Amino acid sequence: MDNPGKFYITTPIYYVNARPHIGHTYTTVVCDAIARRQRMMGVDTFFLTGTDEHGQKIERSAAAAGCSPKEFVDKISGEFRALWDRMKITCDDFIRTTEPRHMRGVQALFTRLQERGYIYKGSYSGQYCVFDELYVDAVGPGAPCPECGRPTETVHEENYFFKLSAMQEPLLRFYAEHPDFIRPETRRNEVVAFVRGGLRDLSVSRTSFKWGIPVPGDPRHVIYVWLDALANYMTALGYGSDVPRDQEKLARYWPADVHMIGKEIVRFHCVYWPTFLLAADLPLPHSIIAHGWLLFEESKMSKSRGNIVRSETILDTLGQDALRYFLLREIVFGQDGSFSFDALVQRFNADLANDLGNLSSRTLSMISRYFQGEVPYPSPSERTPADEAIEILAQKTITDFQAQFEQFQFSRALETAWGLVSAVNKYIVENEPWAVAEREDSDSKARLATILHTAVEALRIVTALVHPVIPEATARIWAQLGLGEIQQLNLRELAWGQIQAGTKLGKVEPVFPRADKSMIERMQQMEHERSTEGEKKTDPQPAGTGAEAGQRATEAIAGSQSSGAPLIPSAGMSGTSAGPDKITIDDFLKIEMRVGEIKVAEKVKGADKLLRMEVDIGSEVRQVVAGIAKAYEPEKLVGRKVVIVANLQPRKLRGLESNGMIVAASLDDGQPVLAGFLEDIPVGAKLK
Ligand code: ME8
Repeated sequence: MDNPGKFYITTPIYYVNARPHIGHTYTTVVCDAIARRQRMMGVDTFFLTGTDEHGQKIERSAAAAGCSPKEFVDKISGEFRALWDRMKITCDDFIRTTEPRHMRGVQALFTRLQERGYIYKGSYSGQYCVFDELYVDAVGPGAPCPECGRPTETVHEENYFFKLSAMQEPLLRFYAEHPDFIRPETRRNEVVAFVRGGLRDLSVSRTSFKWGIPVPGDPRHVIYVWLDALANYMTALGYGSDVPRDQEKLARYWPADVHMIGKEIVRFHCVYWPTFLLAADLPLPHSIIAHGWLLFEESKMSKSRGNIVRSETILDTLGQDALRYFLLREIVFGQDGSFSFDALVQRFNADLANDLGNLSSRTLSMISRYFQGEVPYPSPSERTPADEAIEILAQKTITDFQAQFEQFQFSRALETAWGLVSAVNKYIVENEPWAVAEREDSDSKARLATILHTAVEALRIVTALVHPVIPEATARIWAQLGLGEIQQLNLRELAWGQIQAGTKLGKVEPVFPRADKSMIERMQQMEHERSTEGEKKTDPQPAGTGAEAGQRATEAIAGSQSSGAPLIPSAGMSGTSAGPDKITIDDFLKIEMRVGEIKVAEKVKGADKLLRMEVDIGSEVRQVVAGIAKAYEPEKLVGRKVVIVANLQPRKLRGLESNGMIVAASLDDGQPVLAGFLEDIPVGAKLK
């Protein structure tokens, strides 16, 4: 039975193939703000985050980094955890899918699905996208993944299957009965259309790699990484454990109230997860909320695109409140939104340093100066329509802010709160308390008290409302207001007129020091240093391939022409002088790149990174030795078309002649990814 008095919220568990960036911070901060607000409303709240540590993608990343999967996942998971600790994220638990409590729970869920007749053994032959860990309905080797566009890999395996096809009707019925299950509406419509299009049974085990949770009783198979990962939302509470304390926790918090996710993982959460639960006869979560993407330099911020910004850069400069406020205020929740250092600094200065910072410091310092640091008594006889207007606006702000926040309209809610901040700042300017203070008569004294009482009460209300979003600064303002610990406040009871006259203020200090323009450059510089340092750290393994192993692939090619220049020449460059850091089109044309097909691939004895391959390049079959053994299994490479630099001087590696180089991208974590083509292309074709 659902416990109506509680609130359980989750973030996705993040992959540990890359370090955290502000895209991950975005989801985590949104959930943290929601969880903090729920707790301030007196609700029994549980907030879960964690890391997703199994699967082929992680296994390959670890191999590329030259360490064991366990060492690799411990390190990156630790970085996520350390970041959330530093940001004082108030998660109640941090689950790792490599923990025994999780592995046990996933096996229990698998067994339950088997016992209920929803899992059977069959064989899968088709395409798989390792990046998305997704089975794809595409045809032909290398066919592009419909989600990310990367070439898929062909998989022929004996697998366990989940009867997803049997779940189509129950799932559609569930959606119809629970209109708020998927939000926003656009996502819901997409999902419903997808399910109406028909569901095929889902392969839920793999045999071709080891880094996963073994299928109970058949350890040749590991459980499909998404079945493993999704179960975290229950295993973290104790699903699969027979300890009474765990069972109580599960009963207390499950089903989840909100699974917060980015829009790219809607299908897994809105189709697979509810069907697993329906099949297992377990309660389904109340809602899945999909937000948009944080864009940087106009595309989705992601490690594989290399366009990330790390939270640490902002924490080291402007602090966590600046980042939190920016993410919730600037990005319209549900839509994609851009991040830029300029916009961050602008928001910080305008809204925090100027508007809220000024309201706080001028109100509190005037109370210190004119009333010896005690909140003054307002005088009913000195009350004007302007004071009344602030009171009415403050009450409306409380109602509107709460409703908007509840509807996940964070940006609008903050706009509402800042409407009150601006109105009070304007009220102060128009009522000139500093001029009133010059006058000695008792009416003026009473008027001054009324103005400052009105201002300080409005400040208290804004501070309380926005505390879940900017916890540090508001806790300091609260202490300066002389109100003690802000966490003690019950937000449900927040109303105008609660500040007690006579309250002694704390030490008044500015809360938001203004950021000057040089801050932008500083942050950009820090980010640049972090990313180059990150590359050095996460690239212990040579990512280049072939004879040039040890260099990044693209650099290796350019390097053969004695230049570190980019490969793409600009139009009209031919024949012109290209300058010291550019090559001419003629230089570029000296590199002979051809399409080759791998005919033979095998490990090189005594060299765990090297593969020996025989590659057909149309005119001949070449022997190539490449440093890709940790990322690619030799038997899977046979038949694959690759790009080969055909006119490199041969060189010897481990006594074997390597006659050419295979082109690969090198991801920031050091993993090589072979270049390929989406279209079928004849062997020997020349690239130019
Ligand atoms: O998908 N903008 O993990 P992941 C906004 N392990 N949010 C972003 C973002 C961006 N540019 N980049 C990342 C996985 N995120 C799976 C989840 S859950 C059972 C398994 C956030 O490391 C956003 O929440 O790729 C997105 O859904 C999530 O990080 C993806 O994290």
